[in-house]
Amino acid sequence: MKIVVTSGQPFTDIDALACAVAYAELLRLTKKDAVAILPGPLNKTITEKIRKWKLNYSTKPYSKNANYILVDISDPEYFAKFVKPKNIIEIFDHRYGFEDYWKVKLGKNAKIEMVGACVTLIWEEFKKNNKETNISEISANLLYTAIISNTLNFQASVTTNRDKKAYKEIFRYTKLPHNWTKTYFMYQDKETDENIKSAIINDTKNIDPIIGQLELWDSKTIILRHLKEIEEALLGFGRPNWFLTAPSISEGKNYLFTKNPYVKRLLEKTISAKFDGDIGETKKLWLRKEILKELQE
Ligand SMILES: [Mn+2]
Repeated sequence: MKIVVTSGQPFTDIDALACAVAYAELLRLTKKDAVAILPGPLNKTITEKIRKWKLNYSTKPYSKNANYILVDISDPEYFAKFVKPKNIIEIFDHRYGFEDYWKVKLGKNAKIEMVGACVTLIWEEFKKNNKETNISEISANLLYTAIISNTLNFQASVTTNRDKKAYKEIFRYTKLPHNWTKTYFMYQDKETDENIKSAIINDTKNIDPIIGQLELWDSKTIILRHLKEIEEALLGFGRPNWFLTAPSISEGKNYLFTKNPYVKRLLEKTISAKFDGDIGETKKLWLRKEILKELQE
């Protein structure tokens, strides 16, 4: 039976894209009949430049009987809609929550491990199968970029030595412009700069306090340019307690923005932020989920 490698329905990021395209390629290298199918829209981590590469996947659901492999996802609620759960044969993810569920169903084919990028697991599969020298240039480029993206250039706390090792090993199979890391993130800054409101709305956690997030190469420049729009976007969620957290990847720290005195004090207390007016700074780079954990404790 054909093998369909797929991910989530709502959207596709660079990690899901890279996992699906490269893993389908590995299966074909081992003489299996496999395709990558990704139905969701591509998000901002897949820049215009990457969209122009010859990406070997389709968006159209495969209607005949197939076996399914899920990548970069393990919560069945968000699976691509065409997936028939009883035909799932393997799963790769790097999130907590569904490890036991899949272990019971798939045994050793449930490959859920806490690495920074799911592509690290896919690269390890290339090595297990002795196919690393056969990887295509595009797949190598995708895996490499997904590691940089998911680990925020190795500064996110989720980064492991396995991610660093994979990144080093993949490099020789890539063909990317000099300064790729910087160009890749700066392109996302440019797109965010042009469409700040939707960037925030698509990355806000609607809890108390409301937390908007913008992961950028140089976040200070961009947030200072758009304070009014950021405020409008976050007030749009309907409550006064809000803040924006914006990791600045090139500097290894976050900028924060809120007008709410209570939220400022809360951030000073929990993550030792220093506020000057409405703009705060942290000493290190914080992911939103790490800030959230401190707030909840
Ligand atoms: Mn991922």
